[in-house]
Amino acid sequence: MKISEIRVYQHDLAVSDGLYRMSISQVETLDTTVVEVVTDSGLSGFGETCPLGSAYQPQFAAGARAAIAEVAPSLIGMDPRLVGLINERMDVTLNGHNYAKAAIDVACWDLMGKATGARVCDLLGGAHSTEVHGESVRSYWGIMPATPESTAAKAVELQDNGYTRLQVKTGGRPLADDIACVRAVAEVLRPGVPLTADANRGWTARDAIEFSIACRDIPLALEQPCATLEEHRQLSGRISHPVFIDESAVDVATVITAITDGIAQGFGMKLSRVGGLTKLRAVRDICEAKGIPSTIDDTWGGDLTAAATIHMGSTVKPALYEGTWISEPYTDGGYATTTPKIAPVNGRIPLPTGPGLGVEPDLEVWGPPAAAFTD
Ligand code: 0XW
Ligand code: MG
Repeated sequence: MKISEIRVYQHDLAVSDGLYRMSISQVETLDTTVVEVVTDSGLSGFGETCPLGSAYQPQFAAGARAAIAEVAPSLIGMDPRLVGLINERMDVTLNGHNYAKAAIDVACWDLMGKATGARVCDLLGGAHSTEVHGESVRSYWGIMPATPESTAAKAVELQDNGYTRLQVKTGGRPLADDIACVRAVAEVLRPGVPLTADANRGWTARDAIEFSIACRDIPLALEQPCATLEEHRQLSGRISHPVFIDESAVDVATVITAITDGIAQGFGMKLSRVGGLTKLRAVRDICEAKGIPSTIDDTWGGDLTAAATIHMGSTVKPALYEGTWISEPYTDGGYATTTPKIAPVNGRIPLPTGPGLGVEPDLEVWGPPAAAFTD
């Protein structure tokens, strides 16, 4: 099987309530990029990359398409099933830009599944047995910054609807407001429901230390409180809560540093940030070897991104798996005809039945390719 063409589609995803807000960035529409890797066998594989606007991380949508244009021609004629070689070729052709390479890598995994009749989760080692819930993974919800009363009310509603993990967005306002909000949520939190306070880089190290002291009695994790890994390094020994690194976990090497230097006790892991399923598989295995928990998410994206993250999430050792956030509940419209729809049901997301990612995109929704690469 050889890659004969790579097509790139652009599609806008609208936020259902009009706005998704975090401490220092917000988005209304998400510009997503879908890659179709076409082969001489007649099979096509699909992958997607969708930055969370242009200010969440250094990644941005036009950058993804420019980087794909840089690497795509070098892959024509290669066997897409040999994902190690595909990743090596992308890395020697273009330094960095993991988020663009991720879409191509995921499309190759989709092809590997379609070519063998296997689901991506089976190719990744197999979905952990879920006797109680069937083949599904735990999802979680990020509650946007609001008043303590409405945040607590949302936390109750989500738990009533089956969610067993909650994230509260903090930062971008007085620290006292964040403390009041997290205290209000802690009051209504049911036993066994983990909580994270995600400042999305919005706190200084001093804020994080003050918050942790003020909330010392509340079991929770601080997710990406500060802007850089170096700022997080200062928190070691000065706070009473574990730190989950999200935006700063930029690649496999940084994940290793964050663990071995005692900076991260967990991760909010993003598929596109580390470069796709091949690199995320390495992160998963390193975290398992070191006993580090993580979520398996992506920044945003549609059905393809959601499928890739839940396939990987299902293969994480259950004791270390914190769940998978997908954008479906926050986004208007999808582009897949697959049934059942990839969406949380009672706080869990059923695994697609495959093969590959198990997503059948409706190509009409995207319109003609924005770019195509052949020999
Ligand atoms: C809650 N998320 C997983 C959704 C958005 O991508 C932001 C992200 C996070 O944890 O930062
Ligand atoms: Mg986060």
